[in-house]
Amino acid sequence: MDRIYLDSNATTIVDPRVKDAMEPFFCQQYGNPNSLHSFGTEIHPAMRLAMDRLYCGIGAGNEDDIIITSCACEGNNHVLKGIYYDLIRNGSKSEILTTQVEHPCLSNTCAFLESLGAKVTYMPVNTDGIVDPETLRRHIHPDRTALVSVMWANNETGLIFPVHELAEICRENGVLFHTDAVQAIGKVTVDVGRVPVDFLTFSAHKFHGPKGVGGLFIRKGLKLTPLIHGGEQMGGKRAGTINVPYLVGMGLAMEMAAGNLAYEDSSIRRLRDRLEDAILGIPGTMVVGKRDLRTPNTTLASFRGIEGEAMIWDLNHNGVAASTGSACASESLESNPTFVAMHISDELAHTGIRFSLSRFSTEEEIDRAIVVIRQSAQRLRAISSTYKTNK
Ligand code: C6P
Repeated sequence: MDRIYLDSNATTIVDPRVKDAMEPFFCQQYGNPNSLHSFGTEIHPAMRLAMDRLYCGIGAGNEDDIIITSCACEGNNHVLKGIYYDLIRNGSKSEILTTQVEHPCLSNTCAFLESLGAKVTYMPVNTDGIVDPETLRRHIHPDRTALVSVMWANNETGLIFPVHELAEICRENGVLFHTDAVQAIGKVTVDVGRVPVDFLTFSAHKFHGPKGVGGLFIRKGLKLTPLIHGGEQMGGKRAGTINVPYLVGMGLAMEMAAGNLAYEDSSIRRLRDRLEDAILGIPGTMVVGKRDLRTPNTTLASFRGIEGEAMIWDLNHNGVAASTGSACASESLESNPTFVAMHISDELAHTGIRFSLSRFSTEEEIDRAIVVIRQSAQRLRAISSTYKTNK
């Protein structure tokens, strides 16, 4: 029986059409784009097409920049360290404002910058698990805030942040705004032509492109000190030979992700809701976050009395792949910061399982997964001392 993959917020299957588009750029069109010879006549047109697809996919204008990175961690590091170097280190501003629920690549970089002397304020989330625009208004100080960084959608809960309003507040105050849109691309509309963000990060492997390539949008007229110095690739903004096949794949994956939003919002949402309703039909379960505030593919569920790790193991053993939360945090035994910020009790925090679908998920898979989840909950509760005593 085929395995059922419900961990698409960690990474997605590469769309076979993306793989095919990348193929010629490994062994046939393999010249270096900066020193082309006869083994690369199709490279520049393919790179231009890929870049056009990225610009179009996020609504960027001709004069905006999209820097090709190795991943979203790099994009987020680039923005934070660039802002530190350009605005904080020289004393023009002193503070970065972010949230208590960002991905570790954002929060750990902030912690590093704090060790260099930057002030970082981690804004709390409200009872819905998102940052209220009013909270930003209370925290923002144009004279000292160098950057506000708030994710577009959370990787663990799927909760969508009011990025449009937050970006407007930053604009009004003359403060730069960055958003980590890794979990938003391909799930909700991301349009920098409409939403006044200054910097935006994305990563191809979250929308059926390859791992190891991503992008950083920089609004026209803005400059950031590079994270990687070296040659003049990307106009000197990010040195290193461009990974041509991966760029080509990411471009096509972005075009397909942007063109697939209606399907995501109807069919994937319907499948996710079917899965979620079935989970909520099991006694002693709950789901984190209101449905209409979440990306259409994500459910973070809790099964009372069952350790998340035990359930992941059992599900995996029975052919269903899910996770206890962020793949990057899953090996840490400390309380998950997202759950702590949302005031989710320790007991619930240890029983959380993240199910995340993609456009490759099918109804047949969801129905099979529901059977496996029900059986797993029954099996594990039969041997759970906490479930028996708290019933
Ligand atoms: N989240 C998850 O299981 P990279 O791997 O660098 O391209 O992406 C990092 C990243 C940054 N921001 C957000 C919001 C993310 O979700 C991720 C990756 C995975 O949730 C792996 S930890």
